[in-house]
Amino acid sequence: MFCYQCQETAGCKGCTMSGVCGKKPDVAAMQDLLVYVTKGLSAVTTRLRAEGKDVPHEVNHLITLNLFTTITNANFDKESIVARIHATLDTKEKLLSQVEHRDALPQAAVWTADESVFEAKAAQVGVLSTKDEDIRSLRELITYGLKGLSAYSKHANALFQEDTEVDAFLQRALAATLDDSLTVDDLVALTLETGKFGVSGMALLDKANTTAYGNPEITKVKLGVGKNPGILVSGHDLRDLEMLLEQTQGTGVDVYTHSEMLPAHYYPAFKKYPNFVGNYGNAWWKQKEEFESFNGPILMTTNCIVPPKDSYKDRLYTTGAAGYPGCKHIPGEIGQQKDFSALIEHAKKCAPPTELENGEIVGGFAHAQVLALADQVVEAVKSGAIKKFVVMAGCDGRAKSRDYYTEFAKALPKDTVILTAGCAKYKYNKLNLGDIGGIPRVLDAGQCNDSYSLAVIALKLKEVFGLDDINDLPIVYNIAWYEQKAVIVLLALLYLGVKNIHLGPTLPAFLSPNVAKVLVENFGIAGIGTVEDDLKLFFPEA
Ligand code: FSO
Ligand code: SF4
Repeated sequence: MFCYQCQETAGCKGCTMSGVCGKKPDVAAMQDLLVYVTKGLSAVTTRLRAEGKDVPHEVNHLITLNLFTTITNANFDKESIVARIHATLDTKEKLLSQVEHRDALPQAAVWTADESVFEAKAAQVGVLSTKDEDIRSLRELITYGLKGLSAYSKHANALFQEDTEVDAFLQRALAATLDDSLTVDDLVALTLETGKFGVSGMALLDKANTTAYGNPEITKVKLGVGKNPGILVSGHDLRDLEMLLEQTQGTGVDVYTHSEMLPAHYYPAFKKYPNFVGNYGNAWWKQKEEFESFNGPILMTTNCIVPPKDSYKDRLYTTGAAGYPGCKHIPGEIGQQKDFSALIEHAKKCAPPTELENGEIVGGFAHAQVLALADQVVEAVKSGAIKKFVVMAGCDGRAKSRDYYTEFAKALPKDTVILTAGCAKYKYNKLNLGDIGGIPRVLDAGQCNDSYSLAVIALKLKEVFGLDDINDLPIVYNIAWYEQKAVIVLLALLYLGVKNIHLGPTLPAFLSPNVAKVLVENFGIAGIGTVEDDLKLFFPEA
């Protein structure tokens, strides 16, 4: 196996024996093959569009769910990945019969075989099958961005929002990673275009979430537990959460969020459920201890699954793109009602959660809420009460080096405000960093995709302050990344013209020295140093 798609990749180079995430070589191989056949299908759909034919929504959904399935920590279940390869090949066969100019198609588009050769084929089509390291780097950078974009598209689709332009681009770009005639310059341009559609994809999801559930608003989220048994929901899919909340009404079972589901509490629509108690625990990587002490069933709606301990494996359920061998999967396609009764019955037999902590945290600072406070914020900037905003969005992870972010947040000058989104917040959201004239010093916009909100806020401030360049705002960027959704967020920020983003705790292993150089020279991308040095860098005036 060879995988280097996430920040925790072995030795900052690549996982070759087994994944640091727990992915085994046989699963890695089937994921490689799933990506390959999905690229092949995308070449077919792109050709069909070029010939003026329509591509059904179901095919778009198949492609996005395939890519989502291969995101770090989403799906460890070989059987379900193999089933997706079969479904993709079947769909491709049907569509191929409609293509007029088959000779224009790459090999991946016409390849088909039975399962006995899957393994052998997988060994030929992985990351290392592209020999030139710069081309490989750009192909993977684009593919990882598209994986992130797929996840966001899937959540929007689940709320009946479609953007066929995003799907068409996603498939065109995916197919382009098979095209040997494209140069480094072509692929750099395609990388930026990926960022452009990243903005569209996040805007679509923002529209989907806020249309269905209202605009996030300032909310205090409880950290303690109640006396009822509970179900813990993790991941990002708000539609799954909604169905679960509906089905748990009157059952005596409470619902708690974990990790990336925390921001669900900020939406007005979810406040009406009396059994939606609060948030339990911290970021995804703490789940081994926290799932154990939760005592009740856990629903993983997306990544990030840590291979479960036997002590709670029977309480772990997956749905959507998520999967783990031996854990029950709750079926249901986009638009279908899911049946969570198994979890509810399971919960009734479990003890209530063991309390980990008490108190509350405040969040809900997505664009509409921050813009509603715009006068107050602008006044604080003009008066000098707020000197700088520090975007510390992104991801949390296991690496000890991520303690940097806690120390950095603690050491920030008191006249700075942290803008955050994604699970990176767990490094500092319980530090009680105080407020500036009533504005909390940590403003949490929501999930990783709500980084879109941070961009909307920045663009609005640029307008209010009458600036020509987003980089003239008193905003600096110190972003933590982990998996492929963070890649699309990064590409989206680059497309919006944001410069000098610091990315840590390490730069992606999939950036070749030359591709890294392009990002450094054109966008001022940099890594992180020590807290002390970085503070001097970000606040030279202090
Ligand atoms: Fe991932 Fe990062 Fe969203 Fe986290 S991009 S790791 S679980 O911030 O949040 O899915
Ligand atoms: Fe390694 Fe990350 Fe790939 Fe898992 S997802 S195999 S940890 S690079």
